[in-house]
Amino acid sequence: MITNTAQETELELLFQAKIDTEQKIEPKDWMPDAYRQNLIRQMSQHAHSEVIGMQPEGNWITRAPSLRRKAVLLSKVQDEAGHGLYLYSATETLGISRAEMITALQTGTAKYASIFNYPTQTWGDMGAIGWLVDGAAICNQVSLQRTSYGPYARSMIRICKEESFHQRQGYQIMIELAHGTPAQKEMAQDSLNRFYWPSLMMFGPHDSESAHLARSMKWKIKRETNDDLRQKFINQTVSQINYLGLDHPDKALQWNEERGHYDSSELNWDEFYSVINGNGHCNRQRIQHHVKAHEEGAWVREATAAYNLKKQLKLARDAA
Ligand code: FAQ
Repeated sequence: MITNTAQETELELLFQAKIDTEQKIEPKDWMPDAYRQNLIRQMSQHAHSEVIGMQPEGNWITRAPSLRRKAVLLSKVQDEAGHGLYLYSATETLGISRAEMITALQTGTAKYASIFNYPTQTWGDMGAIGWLVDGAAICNQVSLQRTSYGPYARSMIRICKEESFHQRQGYQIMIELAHGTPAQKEMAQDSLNRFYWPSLMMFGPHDSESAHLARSMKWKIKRETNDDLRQKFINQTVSQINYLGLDHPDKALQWNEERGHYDSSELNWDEFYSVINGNGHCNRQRIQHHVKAHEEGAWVREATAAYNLKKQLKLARDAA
């Protein structure tokens, strides 16, 4: 007689074999509950990051220095909303509702990227966010295009295309400021100094401290480790800073011939954990703003639900 446990073991072996041979896992496929839960955690946090990430830049839409800059920033922020929507939809295929995800965000059960708890103080911060924050996001998301869960991988392909444009527009703001008046150059340097370190923290804790890394790599949810992706980003940013003619914020940065990488300073992990545990500059403000916007949008959700019900009723009556 085959027991439940033996059947589960066989299912798990078949599941892992599928992953090992680079086949995608689709919503209707069998998957271990821990795989499903880990994906819900990472994907919903990713979606929340896109949506909460609209706030720091949204803060500057009314103060953009020209009509063109305003239009570009507005469209970038709208793109982030779209990314949140693709990701929420992809996460819903795992059996969790949008409402449950929003509750988890608003009650602090689910996280969002630490970077969005830093304030945006100057126009230069719009440049630094596009260049560094979107740049770090792309670095990670390019590898997530090959993640094992089909809907997540497919959403990443489209998101990466848009993030590349975001990165370019941010870097272009930095080029103009860095090659502008001394005051503009100073603004660019200040934004770089403030956003460089939190951007490196976007990749998460060191591999040795990462709670989910081992299983996520085995299941190919993650394709590269936190430290490897961070190193890639550090390396690629050096020539970008040089081109801008700005000073690198990391005074200890040094090329290591043997490793073929730059060695860099240790990050302030106390700050990282403080921010992800709710004590950054803007954590409370970000969630309060989200709650307010969500409550103000209740009538839209109610109207949509009522419209859908009416449509279903008509379809049912027509079919009867
Ligand atoms: N911030 O075991 P690990 C964007 C948490 S998109 C906050 O290493 P994991 C676009 C982690 O959740 C940016 N929390 O975790 C944009 C876990 O806590 P938990 C978002 C963090 O998941 C641009 C704990 O620490 N991108 O910016 C952070 O294996 C401009 C232990 O860590 C993604 O979400 C952090 N930085 O690796 C929008 C990409 N790091 O869940 C607007 C997808 C770690 O147990 C404007 N996500 N934690 O409570 C990932 O690749 C992974 O989730 C990592 C973390 C790499 C972020």
